[in-house]
Amino acid sequence: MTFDMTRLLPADHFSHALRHDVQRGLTASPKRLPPKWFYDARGSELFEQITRLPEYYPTRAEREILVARSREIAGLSRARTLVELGSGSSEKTRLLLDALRELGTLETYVPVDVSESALEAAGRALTAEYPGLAVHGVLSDFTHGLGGLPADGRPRLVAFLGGTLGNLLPAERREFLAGLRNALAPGDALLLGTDLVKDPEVLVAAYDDAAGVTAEFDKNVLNVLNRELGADFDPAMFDHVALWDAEQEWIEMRLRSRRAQTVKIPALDLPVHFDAGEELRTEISAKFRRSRIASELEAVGLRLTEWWTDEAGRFGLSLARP
Ligand code: AVJ
Repeated sequence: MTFDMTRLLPADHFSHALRHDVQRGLTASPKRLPPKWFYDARGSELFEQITRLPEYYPTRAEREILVARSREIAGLSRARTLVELGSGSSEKTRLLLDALRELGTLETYVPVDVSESALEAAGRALTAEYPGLAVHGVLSDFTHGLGGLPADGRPRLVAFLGGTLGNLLPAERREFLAGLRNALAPGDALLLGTDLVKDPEVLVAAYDDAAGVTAEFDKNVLNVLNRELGADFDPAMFDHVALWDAEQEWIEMRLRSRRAQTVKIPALDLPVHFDAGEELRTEISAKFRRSRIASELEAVGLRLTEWWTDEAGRFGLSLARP
């Protein structure tokens, strides 16, 4: 039917936010960058490649759950509106869209993503594939502007899939979930996908694949800084590192400087020195247990009503209600 896109944030939001995050993160010790800056057009494409790697099981495990449970989820939610936070290619979403359409309740799909290219491509494809479905893309960081999501079309099912919640630090996660809780009305539901704690070897391999795609994805953030801020990072001067933090129960991705070097970031008038072997944290990807999900949801006033995993118990899908 129709596809349109809303920019929830001011036009210069992303360039301001990038400058702010880079200034803060690269002058901090240890150095860090938020993972959302991976996802320019190239980064989004690399992530799609990651989802097809033999070592990267989360996408397939979550898909297995959705294949088995989409009808049940549709029946429980009876959603008129499906909102998807961090929609990316909207690939797995088709399972939910199909089930909701079959049930006959679905009117509107609202994909929310930071990647304009991914949003455009998915929005256009879905509009063509699902005649009668209104698609309202929202270009936004999912941690912002949940209040700006459509308030009509209830009941709404808000899907946050792929394990992206794990990219937030615990304090950010709590704030995000509280904001989400606030945006939900009685009758709405949250569908949350979370990767689960498992053998560290399996986890590390998923973030350090043999073909080197994740390494390229990790280094892509340097290309983003070069293009957007005029920086002169040489990605070949950094090694990709993935490690399991057993205490925090999260995977960390880092870029390790191969030698002492000073990088210029003209847009910030900032020279950034790296010692030989110094690491820059580019992502955390927290892994969960059912009990922790239930308690973190409960802490913000959300009730875990259903819990599903794939056969192998690698990935969890939760349905929660305000
Ligand atoms: C898209 C955030 C779920 O954390 O597993 C994949 C991103 N990083 N490989 C994840 C990612 C490295 C992914 N999420």
